Amino acid sequence: MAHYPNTPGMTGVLRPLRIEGDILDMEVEGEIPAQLNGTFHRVHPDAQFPPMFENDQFFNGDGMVSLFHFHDGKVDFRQRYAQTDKWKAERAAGKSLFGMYRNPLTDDESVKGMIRGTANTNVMVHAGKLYAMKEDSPCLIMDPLSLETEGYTNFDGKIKNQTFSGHGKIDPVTGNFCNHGYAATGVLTDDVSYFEIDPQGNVLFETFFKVPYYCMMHDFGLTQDYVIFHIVPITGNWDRLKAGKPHFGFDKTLPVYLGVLKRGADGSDIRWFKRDNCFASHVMNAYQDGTKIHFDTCEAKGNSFPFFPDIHDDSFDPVAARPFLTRWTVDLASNGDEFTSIEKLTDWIDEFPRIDERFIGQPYRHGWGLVMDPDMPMDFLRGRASGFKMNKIGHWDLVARTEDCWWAGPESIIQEPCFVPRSADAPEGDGYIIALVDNLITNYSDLVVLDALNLPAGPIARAKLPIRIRSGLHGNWADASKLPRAA
Ligand code: V55
Ligand code: FE
Repeated sequence: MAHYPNTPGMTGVLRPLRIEGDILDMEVEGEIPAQLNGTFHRVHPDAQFPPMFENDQFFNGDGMVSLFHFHDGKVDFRQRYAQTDKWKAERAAGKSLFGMYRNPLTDDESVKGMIRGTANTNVMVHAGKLYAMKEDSPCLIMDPLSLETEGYTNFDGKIKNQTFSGHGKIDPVTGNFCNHGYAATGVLTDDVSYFEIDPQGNVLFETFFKVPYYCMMHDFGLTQDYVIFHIVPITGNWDRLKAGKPHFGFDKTLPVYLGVLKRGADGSDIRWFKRDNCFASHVMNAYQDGTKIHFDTCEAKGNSFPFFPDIHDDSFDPVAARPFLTRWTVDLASNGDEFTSIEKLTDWIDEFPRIDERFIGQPYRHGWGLVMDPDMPMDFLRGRASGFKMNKIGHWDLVARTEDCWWAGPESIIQEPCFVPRSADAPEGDGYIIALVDNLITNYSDLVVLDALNLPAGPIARAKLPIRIRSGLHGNWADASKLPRAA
C-alpha cells in the first residue's frame, strides 16, 4: 500500500500522477495546423514509490515522459516512465531504495554505487534517439516514438564525464548537440566537462575545466564560437549531505562568474568574468557582437528556490526571488574581469525562456517564456498551487523592445512553452507556441497551440487530455524528418 507524505510537494496539485498510457487521436478543440508534423516530448518528476524521506525534493521524482505526436492534423499522446537503473531496481523491490535528492549517503545498501539519476529534467531528440537528461547522471537513451528505454550510455566510452546536464542545445549551424556536465568526476566535485556530439551521434570532443566553486550549473549559453557558463552560488558540500540537509543551499556572500570558453579549445583556456551576487538559472540565448558576448538569462536579486534554503539560514525573500529577463554583456577585448553591462529587459516576472531554436547562438529578435502576473485573478489558488504561479505566456521582441502575452485565465497555470517554426525556412518567430495548460479547478490539462507572433489572439487549438499532467520541467519539438521511421 503506497502512502505518500502529506506534504505540499506530494498532495493537492502536486499529487503524484504515475499513469502510463496512450491516447490515439486526442480530442481537439479548434484546428491543429496541418504544418505541425513532428513530436513534442516533455518530462516531469513523478516518484514511482513513496520517497524514503518525507521532506524529499520535488526534483527527485522519477522522470515521466509525455509524447505528443502531431501528424495529419491529429495528435497522439503517449506517456511512459524513463526506466532508469534506479527505476528498475525500485520496481523490482516494490519500494524506494534511493534516498534524498543528490545524497548517496542516504541510499539503501543494496544500491550503493549505482547510477542515481531520475532522467526527469529534459528530453530531446538527437541522432534518432530521445536523450532523457538529469544533471547528476549520464544520458539515458529512449526511443522517440515508442518511449521504450534503451538505458544509459557513455557514447562508446568517448564521454569520460559522469554527468550530462539537462540543457544540451543543438547548434543550428553545425547540427552538433552541445552540452556540459558538472560534478564531472563525482558528487560535489568542481570538475566540469564540455562536449559536442555530431548529428550522427558521434562524440567530436570533450574537454575538462575547474570552476571557481562547486554549484548547480543547470544551464549554459552557446554562441557561434564560444560556450558560456554562469556560476551562481547555489552550492553544496559534504557537511550538508552528512547532516541530511538539502544538497544545495544559496550563498549570498559569493560573487557570480561568467566563464567564456572557445568551442573546441582546451578547458584550461576558459576566461572568467565576475560580478556581484545574484540568482540566475535558465538562459534564453547568447550571441557574439564583435568582441562582446550577450548572455540573456532570468536574473533574480536573491534565491528563487525556497527548497534550497539560504546557506546561512537567512529567511526566504519572495520579492528578491522574482526573476526578470536580463542581458549580461562581457567584452573579450577588455583587460579586466568586470562585466561591460547588465540590462534588465522586462518588468514582467518570468522564467522558462525559449526562442526560435534555429537562432541558438546567433543574433536573435524573438523570445517567449512563462510570466507570472500577480494582478490577475487566481481562482486556481483553491487548488493549492505552490511556488511561482505562471499564468501567462509572454513574447518579447528584443529589437522593437515590445512585449505581449496571453493569459490562461483564472483557473490555470502554464508549463514551459516550446516554439515550432511554421516551416524549415520560415522567418524567425514565424510559427507556433505549444504549451501544456493545467486547469487546477477542473483537473484537466490541454496542450494549447498559439500563433507565436500573435499570442493575445489566444489558442488556435487545444488538444484535450482527460487528466491533469503533473507540473514538469522541460520539453522540445522534433520535426518529423528527425524521427526514426515508424516501423
Ligand atoms: C532543476 C531541476 C532539477 C534539478 C536541478 O532548475 C535543477 C531546475 C528536475 O530536477 O535536479
Ligand atoms: Fe531547466
